[in-house]
Amino acid sequence: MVNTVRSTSGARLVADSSFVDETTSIDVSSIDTIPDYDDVVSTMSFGSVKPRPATRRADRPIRELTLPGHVGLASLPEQFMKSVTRNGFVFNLLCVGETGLGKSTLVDCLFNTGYEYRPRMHHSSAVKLETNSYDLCESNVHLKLTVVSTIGYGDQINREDNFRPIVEYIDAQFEAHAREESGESRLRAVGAYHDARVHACLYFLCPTGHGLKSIDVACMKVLGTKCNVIPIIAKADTIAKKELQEFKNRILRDIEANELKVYQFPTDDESVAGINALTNMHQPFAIIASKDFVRVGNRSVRGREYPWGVVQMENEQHCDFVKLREMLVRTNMNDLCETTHTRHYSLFKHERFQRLVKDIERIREENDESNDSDRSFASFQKTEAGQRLTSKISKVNNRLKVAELEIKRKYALLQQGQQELADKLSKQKSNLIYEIEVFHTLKNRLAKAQIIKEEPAKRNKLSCFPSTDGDSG
Ligand SMILES: Nc1nc2c(ncn2[C@@H]2O[C@H](COP(=O)(O)OP(=O)(O)OP(=O)(O)O)[C@@H](O)[C@H]2O)c(=O)[nH]1
Ligand SMILES: [Mg+2]
Repeated sequence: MVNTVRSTSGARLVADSSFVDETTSIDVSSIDTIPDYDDVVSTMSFGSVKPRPATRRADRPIRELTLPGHVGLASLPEQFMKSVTRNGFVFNLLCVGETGLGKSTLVDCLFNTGYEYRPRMHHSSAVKLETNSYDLCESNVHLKLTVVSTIGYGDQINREDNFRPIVEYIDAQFEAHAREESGESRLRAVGAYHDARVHACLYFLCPTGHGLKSIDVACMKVLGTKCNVIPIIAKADTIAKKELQEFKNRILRDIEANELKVYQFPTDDESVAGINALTNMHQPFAIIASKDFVRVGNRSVRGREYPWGVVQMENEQHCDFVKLREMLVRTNMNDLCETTHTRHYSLFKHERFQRLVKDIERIREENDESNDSDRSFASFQKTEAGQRLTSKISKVNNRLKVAELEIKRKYALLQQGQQELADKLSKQKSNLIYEIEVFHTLKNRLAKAQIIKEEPAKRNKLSCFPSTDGDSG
């Protein structure tokens, strides 16, 4: 996670979230209990340096010293601001809602992304997720915004498992972060890591006026334990003003009756407690969104034009869009990121750890079982039947050994016979070579002797003829 300033108890430096190591253990068995920030920090290890346990700090309070002169501590917030501004911020928003409820239009209005989205049809056989990332910059502050939207949510006949791909996505991002923290994955080291944990989930409710549908209850139940769920009533311009309040009350009753966890804007920071408490009372927000601008008087405003008038998105009399933007972006974005880390991610890590412990126990049990079978065979060997079996086995073993020796002996004999045959053949071969050589020598000698014999006869034959040069006369 990008460095953050905690907003609840005054400005506080919070290091990069990678400081949390695998041994972090926080009691999050009930998600009602948000662990106290100091408790969380006291259970974390910072590399090899372990922070003091909370009890020790209570016993020995830290001494407060007034510095006699200027040492430069006052510039720490400035340094921190510079660092976080340079690195930029990350915010990941998940939009869950049925097809065509206005998810893309609302995100476009909230962040002015100007994204060209195409409407989806209702034919999707399964729920999928679409991710879009934007680099936003306002007054030199950079925000890497990732918007994840559901595709085909609520479009199947059987919607029982509609929430599963969403939960799998959230868990996958937690898992990736845990792997990065533990050093299993080293993307951060090469600057390629992006913290994609879901910081807020806008859950789009159909403007039926009848309360929550069963798909909403099933999905919000699971999502509430995984991320900060903010339910919103989509297309609120389709509900009359009087009916809207009644609809909100019904939704709140359903949330309570089904024990759904929805995000409450924090009221423990004095600077925002008032506004957050007031806005909490307006939940679930009734939203009207539009990508079009209409003229109202001499102003151009985002809104929807109808034959009977214009609904303005930024008019608080018309809808809660301004309240949502105020709460989500201007006031509580940092708290959403922190809650994700300290509550939901910690819970994920706790469950991951429990799973690991269970796996280790299972492996140990399996190991014990194999040891048990060894032990029970040893005790069987002591019985009469066991002894009979053992003597039979040893007899068979002896017979096998004798047979093995016999085979080895025969093999050695065979090898010896082969060797003798090879020797004999090689002797015969060399004898034959010798005889051939003798034959050739004799043949040559004979040929030479014949030539010598024929030579005088030839010469005599030649001397019988008269000389051609006249000497003979
Ligand atoms: N009446 C009314 N219509 C809206 C509102 N918000 C969006 N729409 C319209 O609803 C239609 C669908 O809007 P989208 O933003 O594409 O909805 P979506 O949920 O992203 O749709 P998919 O991505 O296809 O699931 C568009 O015609 C919008 O103009 C609203 O608040 N009121
Ligand atoms: Mg869309």
